[in-house]
Amino acid sequence: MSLTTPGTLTPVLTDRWDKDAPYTLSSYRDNGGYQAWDKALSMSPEDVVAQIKDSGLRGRGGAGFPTGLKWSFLPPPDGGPRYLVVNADESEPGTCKDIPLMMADPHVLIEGVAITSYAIGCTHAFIYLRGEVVHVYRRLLAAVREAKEAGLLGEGLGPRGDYNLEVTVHAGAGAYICGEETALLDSLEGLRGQPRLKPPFPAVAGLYARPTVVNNVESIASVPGIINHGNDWFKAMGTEKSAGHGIFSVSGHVKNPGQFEAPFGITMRELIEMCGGMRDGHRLKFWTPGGSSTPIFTEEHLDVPLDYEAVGAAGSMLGTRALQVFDETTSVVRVVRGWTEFYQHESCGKCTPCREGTFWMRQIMLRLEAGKGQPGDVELLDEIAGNILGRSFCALGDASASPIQSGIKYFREEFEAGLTTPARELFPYEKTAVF
Ligand code: L3W
Ligand code: SF4
Repeated sequence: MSLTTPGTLTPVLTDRWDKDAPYTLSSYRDNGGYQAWDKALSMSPEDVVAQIKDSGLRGRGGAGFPTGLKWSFLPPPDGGPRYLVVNADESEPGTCKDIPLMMADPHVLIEGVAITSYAIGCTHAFIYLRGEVVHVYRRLLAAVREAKEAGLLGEGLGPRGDYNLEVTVHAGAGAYICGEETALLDSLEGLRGQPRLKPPFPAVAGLYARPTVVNNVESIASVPGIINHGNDWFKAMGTEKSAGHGIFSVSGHVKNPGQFEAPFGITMRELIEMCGGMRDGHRLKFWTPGGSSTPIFTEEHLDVPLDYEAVGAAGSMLGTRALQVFDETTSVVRVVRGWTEFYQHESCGKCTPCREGTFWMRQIMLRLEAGKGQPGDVELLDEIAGNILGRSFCALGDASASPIQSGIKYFREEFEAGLTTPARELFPYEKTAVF
């Protein structure tokens, strides 16, 4: 099968996952690991930045911002420190790509960290991880130690022995908001994790107010492949503006959920086929293209190419490629209520529309789910969501409004039914359960 045709898998980052102990340095090296690091050290830092910029790699954390462009925003060196911070705080509902990647293949991330740090002139890089995933924390610590003992990190690196790199793995305390890059930086500095006003962007004033690149795990892990195989190889996958391969996490009412690495531009119809189809006897009702933070899609969107542009044009966002699939047994009201509770719980409370709005949306959603909605509730819910959207301090506020507004758009009758009928009567739990 071709590596580049949409509809086929492109095992690049997932290629080593089924090898024997793929997380060890010896296995990684046996499969070509750390060759890109050697190659990068023979290039000038500027050339590495230029190559990643030209490759078309876009941030894999949700926003799709061009990675090389972000690196090039750092001001010229002034003798002070500059940092790389890897955002490994994966917590977007439905997203399950960075954690399996770090468990199976931590060295590809560490190699990417080394190359990126060298490119941007950083000598101390941080990997900020969700505190709950202790197994991933231990795996990363072990991999960093192995790389250091092998002389791949530490002091006296490069052909001239004049490059030093320390890598710190930091476990956060487990808050969704700490996936927002500036809240993450505050948390890393030991403060309460709350978003900072932007600008200045982290590229100008980030960790300890120094120039900082914040990139997602999958973005950084994609760097060694690009350095090894070149930009033509990378651009041959995906679409013109969304180049390369990406890990799509498919969950929910499909036969075989999991991670599928494919070129950008693959469709949901093709991914569901790769999952073996919907569970027997059921049909698709709705799905999320990029986690619960992105407006939901329905059957009519099955053939939308999963790239940033096409998903945006169809009214949603590709986000983290967290494809959650729900069949006709599912109550939209129940699912949206669950997401709304999540956002209300995770709201950091800094700004009023999100802090108060998520509370009131949750109250109304609970009423509707219980079949105790009041006349005008659906309109009120839509209005509160509309007032949060675009008026919040960070993307979490917008995210909380997305499932509500899109849920009402596509399934208004189910929300209206919540004025008289409990969701459990219309959609009994036992029929919804996957397991
Ligand atoms: C320098 C400029 N840098 C932008 C940088 C900026 C950041 C990146 C993207 O949200 C999305 C969100 C969630 N000079 C710059 C500049 N930058 N202009 O580019 O920035 P932005 O503001 O577009 O996005 P963001 O705040 O990073 C991320 C969506 O992802 N999402 C959530 C994901 C959740 C996780 C998680 O749980 N860990 O990843 C899912 O869809 O809604 O839209 O680096 O500094 N002029
Ligand atoms: Fe905090 Fe929500 Fe405001 Fe973001 S939108 S700063 S999470 S209160």
